[in-house]
Amino acid sequence: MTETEAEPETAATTANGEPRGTLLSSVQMARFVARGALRLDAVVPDGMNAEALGVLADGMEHVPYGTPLSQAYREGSFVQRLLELPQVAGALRSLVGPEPAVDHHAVHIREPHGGEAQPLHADSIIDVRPDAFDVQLMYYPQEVTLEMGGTLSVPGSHLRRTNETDTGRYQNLRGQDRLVCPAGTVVFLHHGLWHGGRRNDSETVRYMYKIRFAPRVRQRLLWDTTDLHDPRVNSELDVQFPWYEQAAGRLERYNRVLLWRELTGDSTFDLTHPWVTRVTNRPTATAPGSAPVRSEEDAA
Ligand SMILES: O=C(O)CCC(=O)C(=O)O
Ligand SMILES: [Fe+2]
Repeated sequence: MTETEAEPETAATTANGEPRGTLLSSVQMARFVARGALRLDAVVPDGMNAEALGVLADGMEHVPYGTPLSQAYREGSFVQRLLELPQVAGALRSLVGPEPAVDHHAVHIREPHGGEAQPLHADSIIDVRPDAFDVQLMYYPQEVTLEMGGTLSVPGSHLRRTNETDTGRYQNLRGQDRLVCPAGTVVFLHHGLWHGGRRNDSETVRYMYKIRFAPRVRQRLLWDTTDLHDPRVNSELDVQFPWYEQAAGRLERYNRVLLWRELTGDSTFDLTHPWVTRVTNRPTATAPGSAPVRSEEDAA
């Protein structure tokens, strides 16, 4: 290669040779597809976490729906620096690709000894996309103890079709996750995951900053795919959760196969042959000797 030639684009760099952050592996992506969440513990440095408490308490400027990420936050602003941290940038890029759109952002405050637990909910009532997803980044600048009202979520609930707070009647599902985490933790949620802020029983205000991102490119093979055929991909995708019913639990795993097919472009992928293969059978060949199908144009 001569010196004037552009660098080839690789999983780890852009065409300009710029790092894309630490991309997720296929095993991590499969884990996200199965669980509906990815947690990165203490990835934000202490100095930024201290700064965040002031920034979040002051409130955030409005970002109009659909603003491309590079236009959403001012150069050098806290949020821009947060999103440039290698693990945060790499995870975001792996999940929704470069330059996603900001749907909305919000600071979520749980006051000391204040309020009630939120009912279990997904953040959207009408978003039942089976083949694409938005992510919600949730950033916790403080250590969150069990008493502080960390976000509760239900692993593996994101692909089940329910309507927003209709899940609120469910309490204490087996396998639910009550977030307890070190300062500087970032969690990415699939938009369909059932979750809710818990009551804050502590003396401390609990801050969480959320940004919902929508992809602006097809969500296909955006992560580091070197380990695409690692057997742990299948075992992650096949995981069972203790709250699943016998039959509907199989449906969850079936739905993950559909999503994995979309994310990889592998239309033959299946977990248990012939689950998805059977259901996607739509032969186009006509039987020998059968009458040709008359189109509406022919009939006119
Ligand atoms: O405060 C939290 O932990 C979650 C907040 C939330 O999910 C919401 O307000 O929609
Ligand atoms: Fe929510």
